[in-house]
Amino acid sequence: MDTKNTGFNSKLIHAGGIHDEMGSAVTPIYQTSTFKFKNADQGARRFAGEESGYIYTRLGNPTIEDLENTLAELENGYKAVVTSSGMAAVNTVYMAFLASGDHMIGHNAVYGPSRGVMEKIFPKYGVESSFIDCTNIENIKKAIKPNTKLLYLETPANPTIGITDLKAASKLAHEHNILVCVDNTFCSPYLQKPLDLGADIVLHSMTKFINGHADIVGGAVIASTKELFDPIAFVMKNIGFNMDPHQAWLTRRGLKTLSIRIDKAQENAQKVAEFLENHPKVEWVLYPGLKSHPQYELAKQQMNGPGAMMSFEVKGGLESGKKVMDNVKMALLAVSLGGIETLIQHPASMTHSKISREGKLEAGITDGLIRLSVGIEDAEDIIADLEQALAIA
Ligand code: LCS
Repeated sequence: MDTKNTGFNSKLIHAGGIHDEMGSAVTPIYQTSTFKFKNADQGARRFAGEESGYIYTRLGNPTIEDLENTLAELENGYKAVVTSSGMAAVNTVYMAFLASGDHMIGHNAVYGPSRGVMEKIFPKYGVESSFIDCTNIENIKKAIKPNTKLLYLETPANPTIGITDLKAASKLAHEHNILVCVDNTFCSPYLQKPLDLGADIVLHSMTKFINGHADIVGGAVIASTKELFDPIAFVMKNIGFNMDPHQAWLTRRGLKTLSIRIDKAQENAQKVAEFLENHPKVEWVLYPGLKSHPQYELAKQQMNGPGAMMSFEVKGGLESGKKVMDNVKMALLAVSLGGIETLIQHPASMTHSKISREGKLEAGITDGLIRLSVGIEDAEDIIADLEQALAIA
């Protein structure tokens, strides 16, 4: 059915279209690398773009397209490509829009490797970058150079939960002809729609909330216009950042329950954040659903909910924090986030360990910061688990 005018939940279930002549309720896994042509002319027409239809899975596949169409609709975008990982999505955007002599501005507390590839690989190709605190729009203004082509934001940011004003940042960037890309991984389109707020491109690590079951690695890039989509699709197809059909099928399945998973995780997260904020051994908690979050009001305006990600510090710093991480029994001490299980990790020595010490401190990734991705278990059990671990710390 056409889901263009349906609500978000109906899109989650029915968008994308079912590519099957047998009447199956879901799009099957077209686990094939290539597609037969009826004759040589048809093959030539498909390559020339004169006839729609499939050619080769890196260039397009029904199972993959089902997921791409769904994501484009959920983010209110023009079209989407899905990729083998979130990092493939990040690199697709960098490669599509940055060339030798260009400059990009990124938020200083993005996911470690999103900054790492820009600082370690892209200088080889003549691209320069400034990673700054984009939660203050004045900083972005100051960092703009005549050759700035891309503003790369992540909000809430990993792992500092800093929130950037997407409307204000997009307006400023567009006044200088700068493209705005937002990593929407922490929210998913259920909680935030960056394109509606003025951004040009949205990307995701679908490894997280979109798939939601900690069983695949994947990414996506959604563009607001054809003009922006074409170079994105070109990079994905020709660099070979494509997703596998089985991976796409699992992701499409996980996506169906996005809203009910996030509703539950978020309800739990609010309770966990309040528990931590009131705990005598906890120094501070950063969660957009707490009034103590410095951008609490902004979060309420641009997000449909505070999400399930938070960071906190145990009194006594890293040594006490390690005791909590080593003694949780239900939460998994593991990187990644946005799955149905509660995960705890230490960004300074794990996800963000490759960023220089000065870079980490400037971005607020202190040694004591612990990141928590709250799952959909019972809130009472998550809290009891943290409580007994904090008792040991
Ligand atoms: N963007 C964000 C915000 C992320 O958190 C991650 C991965 C990526 C992009 C890259 O996606 P991937 O290639 O892993 O699918 N974040 C991770 C994290 O915080 N812990 O482990 C991975």
